[in-house]
Amino acid sequence: MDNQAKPLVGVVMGSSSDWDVMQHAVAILKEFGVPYEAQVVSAHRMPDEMFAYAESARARGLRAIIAGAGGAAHLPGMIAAKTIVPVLGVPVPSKYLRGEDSLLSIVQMPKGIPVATFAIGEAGAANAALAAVAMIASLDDAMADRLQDFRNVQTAAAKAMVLPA
Ligand code: RP5
Repeated sequence: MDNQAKPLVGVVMGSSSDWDVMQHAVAILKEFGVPYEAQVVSAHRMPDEMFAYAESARARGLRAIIAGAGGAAHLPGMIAAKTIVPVLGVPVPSKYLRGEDSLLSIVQMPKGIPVATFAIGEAGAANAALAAVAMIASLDDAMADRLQDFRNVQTAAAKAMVLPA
């Protein structure tokens, strides 16, 4: 799945079962009009394709890769090992350990190969996409304006919050 323009952000996940969480990253990219591609790339079930994806990412113009996985979540780290494109890791909640396994698998990278790691689940997926938007915004004033507007709307909503009497 992808939108029409040449993608700037790649969204990959270990399984279609990760989509419930990862769709929140795609929703943010769509909201900001960021060209993206999204697909399943499994570290364990299709390692050759994972390497090919990572190795071609920079030449294809990707500025960031959002990688989500659950359990033994090796996808973000292994993609980071094969490309200098920034990798934003999203821990997907797992059935038995509720994603704490995913979080630790993604965050504990060895020195030298960074993966920017986000919160477990939906908030992490959305924030990874917002971080990708911020990267693009650093070189794109129109995107920066959109990001500032997004923040302003959040601020206004928080200021308008009223608690029950
Ligand atoms: C990981 O294993 C995937 O990222 C997914 O979170 C988890 C379970 O995958 P399925 O068995 O649901 O395909 O590689």
